[in-house]
Amino acid sequence: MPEGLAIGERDILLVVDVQNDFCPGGALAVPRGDEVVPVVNRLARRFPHLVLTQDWHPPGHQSFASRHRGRKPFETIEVAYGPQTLWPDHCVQGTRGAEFHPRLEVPGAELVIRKGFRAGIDSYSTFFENDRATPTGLAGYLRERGFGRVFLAGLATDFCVHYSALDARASGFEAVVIEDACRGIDLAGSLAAALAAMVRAGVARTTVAALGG
Ligand code: VGL
Ligand code: ZN
Repeated sequence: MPEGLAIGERDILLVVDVQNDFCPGGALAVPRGDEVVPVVNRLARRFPHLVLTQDWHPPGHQSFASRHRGRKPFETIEVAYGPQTLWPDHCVQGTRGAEFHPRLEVPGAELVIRKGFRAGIDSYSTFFENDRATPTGLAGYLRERGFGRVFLAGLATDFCVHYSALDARASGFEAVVIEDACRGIDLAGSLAAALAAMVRAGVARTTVAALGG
């Protein structure tokens, strides 16, 4: 393993949105999204500290196409804070779709950050909502606990993983995406664009094998 990637006490694994609705059979299924489950379970045993994120929308959330007359999922509209992709209703608070995948085994997770719970703002990033101004509190939590580097795994590579990695950098943390522990949605080239944007932002890329997992 490259020396710089040795996992230590300043590192945290951020497990992004490994929820039923993002897995095959779910409302916003990421192709092969469930494949990350055993990978994350293995990785989780290698990290001393872990945080989970959970997409957690109220019914009728602004990001749902069903809220907008004449609109279909995966179209983009303009809202107060800029462009917003519209999604099928997904990860509604308290529903089975919003629960973590039943085979996800991360008993050592120390925090669950819920996001997207404000009816009028979506939140891809685990640090800031899509208005780029409303913080989730994660940066403060990580800083207070002395973490310096955020490793990312989960769903989806090109949305919540991508924006969380960029905001980790913007918030002063190192960020490392574990590429084979993520799966993407890939809308109109969004996966390649996300990987390029992460590299430009100084996000490092690694694999499970390189971490000895
Ligand atoms: C996500 C779209 C909508 C994600 C969440 O977890 O990547 N994508 N809500
Ligand atoms: Zn969502």
